[in-house]
This record gives sequence, C-alpha cells and structure tokens, in this order.
Amino acid sequence: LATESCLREAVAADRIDVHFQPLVRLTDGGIHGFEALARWRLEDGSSVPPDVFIPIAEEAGLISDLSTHLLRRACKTALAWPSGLILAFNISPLQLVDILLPERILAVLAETGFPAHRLSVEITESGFAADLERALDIIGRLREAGVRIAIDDFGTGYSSLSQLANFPVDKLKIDRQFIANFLTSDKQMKIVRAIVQIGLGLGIATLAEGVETEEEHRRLRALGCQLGQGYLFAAPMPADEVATYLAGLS
Ligand code: G
Ligand code: G
Ligand code: G
Ligand code: MN
Ligand code: NA
Repeated sequence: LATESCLREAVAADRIDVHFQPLVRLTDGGIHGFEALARWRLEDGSSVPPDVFIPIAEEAGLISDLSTHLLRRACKTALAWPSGLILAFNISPLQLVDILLPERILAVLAETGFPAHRLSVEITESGFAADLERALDIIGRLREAGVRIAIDDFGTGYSSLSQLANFPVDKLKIDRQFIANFLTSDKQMKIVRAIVQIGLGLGIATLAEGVETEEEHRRLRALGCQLGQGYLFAAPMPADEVATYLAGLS
C-alpha cells in the first residue's frame, strides 16, 4: 500500500530507483540523451509508478528532498555516459514555487561534477499556474547557470504560449496523447503540426512523446520534429542497461 510512511521508509531504504528512456534524433536515429524516470521498487518485486508516489511525496512535503536524491542519483549515472548526452529530469509543478530550487539543483551539479549545459529540466505548464512570476524567476536563474529548460506534456495544460515569448525555452515535449492518434485524426495531426511550427518559428526544438511505430517516426520527421521518445526506440530501462543499449546501436 502506497502511503506516506511507506514512502519515507522506501526513501530511507534506497528503494526509489531511477530508470532512463532514450531521447532520439528523428533525422539520424542518434541519441540526444535520456530522461530520468523514478521507480519505487517494492519488496515483492512489483513497483509503484511515479504517477502514484510523486503526489504522495508532494502532499507529505517530501518532494524537494526526494527530487534532490533522484537528481544526485541520475547525475552520477549520467557521468558515465558519452559526454555529449543530455540528462532530462522532471520537476514537479510544486517545486516551481520553491525559490531555493535553483540553489538545490546547482548544488547537486557542483557536488557530482555534472555539467549544467547537459541537464534539461522538464516542467509542465501547470508549474506556471500557482505563481507565474516566481516560476519565471526560478527558470531564469537555472538558465543563467546554463541549465536547459523543456516544457513537458506541451499542449495539455495552462496555456504557456505567452510565456514562451517571455523566456527562452529549449525544448517543447509534445504530449503523448497527440501522438497516439495523429496518423488517424486530422485534428490531432493539425495540432502536432502547429506545435512543431511554433518550435521551428521560435527556434525551440520539439520532441514527440510516445512514438510507438515507424510510420509515426517517419511522419514526425517529415513535419520537422527533431526529437522523439517512445517504445519504438526503447522503454525506460535500468541504469545498468544503458551502456549495453548504446553499444547495440552502433
Ligand atoms: O544536441 P543534439 O545534436 O542531440 O540535438 C538534436 C536536435 O535537437 C538538434 O536539432 C538540436 O538543435 C535540437 N535540440 C534538442 N534539444 C535542444 C535544446 O535543449 N536546445 C537547443 N537549442 N536545441 C536542442
Ligand atoms: O515513467 P512513467 O511514464 O510512469 O512516469 C509517469 C509520470 O511521472 C511522468 O509524467 C513523469 O514526468 C513523472 N515522473 C517520473 N519521474 C519523476 C521525478 O523524478 N520527479 C517528478 N516530479 N516526476 C516524475
Ligand atoms: O514525464 P512524462 O510524462 O513525459 O513521462 C513519460 C512517460 O511516458 C513515462 O512514464 C514512460 O514510461 C511513458 N512512455 C514512454 N514511452 C511511451 C510510449 O511509447 N507509449 C506509452 N504509452 N507510454 C510511454
Ligand atoms: Mn517528462
Ligand atoms: Na510528458
């Protein structure tokens, strides 16, 4: 049962893992980087998905410490990767009201030696809803330090179109729901095309989430979408499988 006390125990016992899913360049199939995705391992071998335990961590006031712990883990892992690869890391919307967030992230980078320009912080549009000015301040300070910013689940939340003009974002991640049926739905196709065009117009890379078929890959590439992520390329994998995965590509 996923409860607050179980989660505290799991963190203390180091049972929250980080898995990694490749972000792929659609033009040549090369690897841009990996997204860190948290996993809670239960003693019986099953696991609790982040959709379930991240909200518990948020309510329990544990999200900041948990996130720092996960980022430290992910940075240490990513240091072993080829030096061009990006580490994408999810930040909860609640963390965008924490004025100390940039310091916490930069402290982990300093401690691990992972370069700021190889870290891409993923935030959802709902992160702007609580306190826009503070969120922009936090994002601005991360960017000044060289950290990249990606808008996750783009198109599903609080409209961030006006915000896109306010500060430089590096990447828009097109939500999986648009990719799931853009080949059969004319409306979804128009939405995907429009998001890619916004990216091309503003000089922001677009990444399609949930790419599952070669046909989706081909059409996204034709639209001008630069990056993709999904089961077609690879599902999230444990840290120790990344090297084997990379070796198998060449
Ligand atoms: O860095 P790499 O060669 O893997 O990038 C692949 C493609 O994605 C390029 O077109 C690059 O411009 C684009 N891209 C991906 N992420 C970012 C980012 O965070 N910032 C910028 N400027 N471009 C990015
Ligand atoms: O890996 P999976 O598809 O089950 O992830 C579900 C959701 O959990 C995704 O929306 C992802 O952004 C979120 N998530 C995964 N890892 C983390 C994390 O370390 N921190 C936060 N805040 N969210 C995460
Ligand atoms: O942070 P974000 O919400 O983008 O998290 C991505 C989530 O999507 C992860 O939990 C991952 O397990 C899931 N995912 C990744 N690739 C695919 C895919 O191709 N199809 C589906 N249905 N889910 C995916
Ligand atoms: Mn994400
Ligand atoms: Na997403």
